[in-house]
Amino acid sequence: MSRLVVVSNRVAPIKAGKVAAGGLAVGVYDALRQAGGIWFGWSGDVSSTPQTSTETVGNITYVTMGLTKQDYDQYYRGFSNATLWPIFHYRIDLARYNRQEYEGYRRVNAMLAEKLKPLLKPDDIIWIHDYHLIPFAEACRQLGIRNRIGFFLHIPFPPPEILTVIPPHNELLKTLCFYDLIGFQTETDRLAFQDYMTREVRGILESDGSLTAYGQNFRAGVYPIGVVPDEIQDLAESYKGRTKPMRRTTDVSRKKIISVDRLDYSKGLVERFMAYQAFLERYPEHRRAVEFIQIAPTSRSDVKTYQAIRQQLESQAGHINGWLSDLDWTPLHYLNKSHDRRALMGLFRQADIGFVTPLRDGMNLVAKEFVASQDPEDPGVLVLSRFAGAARELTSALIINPYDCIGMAEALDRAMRMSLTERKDRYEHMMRAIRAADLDAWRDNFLRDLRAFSSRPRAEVPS
Ligand code: ADQ
Repeated sequence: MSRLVVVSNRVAPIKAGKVAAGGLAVGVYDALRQAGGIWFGWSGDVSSTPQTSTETVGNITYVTMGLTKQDYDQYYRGFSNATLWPIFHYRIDLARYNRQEYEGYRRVNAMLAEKLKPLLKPDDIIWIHDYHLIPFAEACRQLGIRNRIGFFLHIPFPPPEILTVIPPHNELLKTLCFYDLIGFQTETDRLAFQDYMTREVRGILESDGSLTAYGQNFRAGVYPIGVVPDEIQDLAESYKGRTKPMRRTTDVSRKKIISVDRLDYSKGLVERFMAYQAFLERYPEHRRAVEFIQIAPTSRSDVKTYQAIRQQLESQAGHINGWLSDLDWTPLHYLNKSHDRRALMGLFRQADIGFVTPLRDGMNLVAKEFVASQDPEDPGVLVLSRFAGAARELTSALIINPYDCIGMAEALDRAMRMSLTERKDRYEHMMRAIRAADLDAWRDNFLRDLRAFSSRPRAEVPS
């Protein structure tokens, strides 16, 4: 089997031979362990003299490099997170465009491709992850790299009307055509991409399903990312013995609503807090019978829009608790701390309602993790935004529209009252979907399709 080379913005930290984070990191790590290869990306360090570090553990070599302050500002904080992230999440209002930042983004992609080149063998297959690295394949092709290269977009792909707000959208999208395979989370995302390619740049949808645009032929497919349900079950169950800390701060006789997100405007936290407040206003009978635990560690806190949302949430949380708290009841527990995976899965299992309400989300693994953590004999209820990729598969969740405050409050009320039979029916249906599209399926299907390509003939490499 040919080696696998994974390139992602960050390389997951390895502790005692195991990756520390969940989701993407675990999926990628397992693929690398099977095939052997390289995991290549930014180390997270910013300095005036960036260093490259190489560490081999078993059959995986981790190659990470630092960035200069200018690279970080332009590539990461600027174009990736202040232009692409908001626009790909349909938030034109929060996006900015700065030409230097875009140039920095292209420059860092070219620099990374150059550093990767000497490490490659001719039959390696290369798997690039996410919006930070859209132009990576084009940069590779310009260096004469002819390996198979695939790209997976973890976030949504917006409709052309939104995408074209990015001034160099044409140039940016042209770089995507140098991949052999482009993977999306949902059919909606794939169709939006196809729409751009066929309507905006007059590409051709070929009879074999591939696309031809800008003189390149490539494929686009749907590969919904999943979880490892058995591992989550084990983690959630094994946390049982350690429920005390949660019980001391919260009352076990009360029902618990739980939400876990990175603190990001795409996750709909402001709307969620408003819905919880509306729920307590409209259904006073649930007061004192419920507690809402929101875990949301800060992320990208040096990007302005993230500072603003943090302030707003603090004010909303203060308002809800100031209005209703009693000496023996706190309606909202708002925690900015990160939690380890076992604790999170354990908390999911103890909760009665998972409240997952992004305004737009590529997939949202928390929704799948919440379901997979439940006790099959007494499962909790998932309330899920229709705008999470996960809503395509978890159709037995209580599906809500996060822009409908009262609708969300009604869904919480319904979840509070749902019978055990209905909860079990919905849970079993969702578990079937989660097992059918688990993390192994995501990785294996993508890599199978990418391996099916052959290396590019010399003529297809741009000069
Ligand atoms: P994220 O936006 O980070 O990921 P999500 O898929 O929900 O969103 O979470 C990724 C992982 O981080 C999950 O395993 C979750 O448990 C963990 N996590 C989230 N909040 C946490 C917290 N407060 N403390 C500890 N761990 C936490 C991006 C896209 C998503 C897509 C994923 C994977 O934005 O749409 O589902 O990539 O493709």
